[in-house]
Amino acid sequence: MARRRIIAGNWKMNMTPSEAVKLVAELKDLVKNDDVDVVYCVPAIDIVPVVEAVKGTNVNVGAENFYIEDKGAFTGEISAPMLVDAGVKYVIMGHSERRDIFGENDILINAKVKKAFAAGLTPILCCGESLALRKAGTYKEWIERQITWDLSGVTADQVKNLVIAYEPIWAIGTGETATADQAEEVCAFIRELIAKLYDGATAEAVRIQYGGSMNASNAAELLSKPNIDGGLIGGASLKPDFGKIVNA
Ligand code: 3PY
Repeated sequence: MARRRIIAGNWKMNMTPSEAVKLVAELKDLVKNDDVDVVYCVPAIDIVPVVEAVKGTNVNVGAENFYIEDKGAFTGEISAPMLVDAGVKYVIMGHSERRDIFGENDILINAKVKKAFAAGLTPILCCGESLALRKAGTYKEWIERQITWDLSGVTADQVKNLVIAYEPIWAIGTGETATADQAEEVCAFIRELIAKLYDGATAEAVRIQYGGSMNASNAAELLSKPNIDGGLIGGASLKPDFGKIVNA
């Protein structure tokens, strides 16, 4: 069965609640497409107004982060049940900004994958190599290690519903994009890895996005590749260009 395309915006730490509601209205008609899952992953403070603003549209809302406990003394954190109750469907984890700036490691990311599934959220699990690893030629080993750790104890049925985002760190916020062939090489490698860790049916079902400076001018070529099922979009998700990517 053909995999359904998924285009998700990662708003990062941008958009006040009132700016967020304005952006949703501006993008409403531009992102209409019944053949694509469209997701806005937004800052925690924007979740409630954005869930309200997308009502009646084809857009789902995602979170950019959460903590693995349900409640308690975890100052500053939000939980999976809170996200679900607010109407969130997806949650990003393993983004290089959280790994590098906030020190999140694969043990925590693995716990987040399991917790998200248990709570009924779909994880968007990010992986990707630094420029040094790309230059050293060891990027596939690195990604294999990340994914193997992050999915430890996760079932095949869960992985069939997982979204994996391949985001080379050297292409994040730099304006550099992996070429479509470079992105396809790694996305195909990830699919083979899922076949090795699970089975062929799971590998066929899992959706793999490319992320890292995907924009309106490079999206069509990236999305034409057989193992790239969508995109996780940074800066371009905050502009009308996002509609062009959804419809690329
Ligand atoms: C980017 O495109 O910069 C991203 O980090 C998307 O997650």
